[in-house]
Amino acid sequence: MAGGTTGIFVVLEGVEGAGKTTQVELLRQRLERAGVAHTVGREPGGTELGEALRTILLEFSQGEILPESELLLILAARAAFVREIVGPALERGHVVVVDRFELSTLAYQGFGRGLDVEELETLNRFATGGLRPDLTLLLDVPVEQGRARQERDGKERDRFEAGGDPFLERVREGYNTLVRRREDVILLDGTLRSEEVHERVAGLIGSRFPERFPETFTTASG
Ligand code: Z5A
Repeated sequence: MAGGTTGIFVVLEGVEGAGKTTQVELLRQRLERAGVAHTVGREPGGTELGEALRTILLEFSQGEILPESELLLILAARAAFVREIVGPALERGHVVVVDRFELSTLAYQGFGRGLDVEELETLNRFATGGLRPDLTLLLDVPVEQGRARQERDGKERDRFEAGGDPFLERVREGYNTLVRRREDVILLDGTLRSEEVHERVAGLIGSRFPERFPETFTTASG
């Protein structure tokens, strides 16, 4: 259990347009229907400071943000998010569901921007105080498919997406390398229909932590 607390900490990961936000919302609705106490959040963000830093990270256009500066802004947001939101919710016994966490840093700042992954793991530990997700679900979709979904929505490219396809391909490759190294990360096919991905997400969580969920949680449509 994360950090010796009683809650469960679940993270959704993947490249842009993989379906993380959709799955966090479907899961939130299902937890609500099942009467399971829960908290949802996103990174970077989730606190006043985090949301302000998110705006800088996604939209800053008055010059370059160096990879090292980008990393430290993300970690500053994470330090607040863990201490103000995630930690207290886990202590209250909540199921905490978060859109992106430390794996994003390894994939984007490590594999994408070229910072040293081992060093990032050390800095991540500093930012989180050692709190780790109980389970991370990686939604895998080809970069061009994620992009096509966003274009369909009319979503403008942010500062990360402006890095272009070679950057995002390195990120996707990085995720797929990390999933082979980490037993707490499970790969899911994000190209399936949203409802099907959701059933798999709920099934995995329900079977991983059976003591925390009523039987109705894992049965079809919760
Ligand atoms: N970042 C970082 O570099 N390092 C870090 O440590 C952290 C973050 C924590 C935050 O963006 C940025 O911060 C991110 C990395 C960086 N880079 N970027 N860009 P974000 O997470 O807020 O933005 P995003 O990844 O671009 O999110 P997104 O566009 O919202 O993608 P998504 O959440 O994965 O997808 P979605 O919103 O659920 O779905 C997108 C569309 O596809 C929407 O129309 C859905 O209805 C549709 N969709 C969803 N699922 C499906 C399926 N299964 N089939 C068909 N269509 C679907």
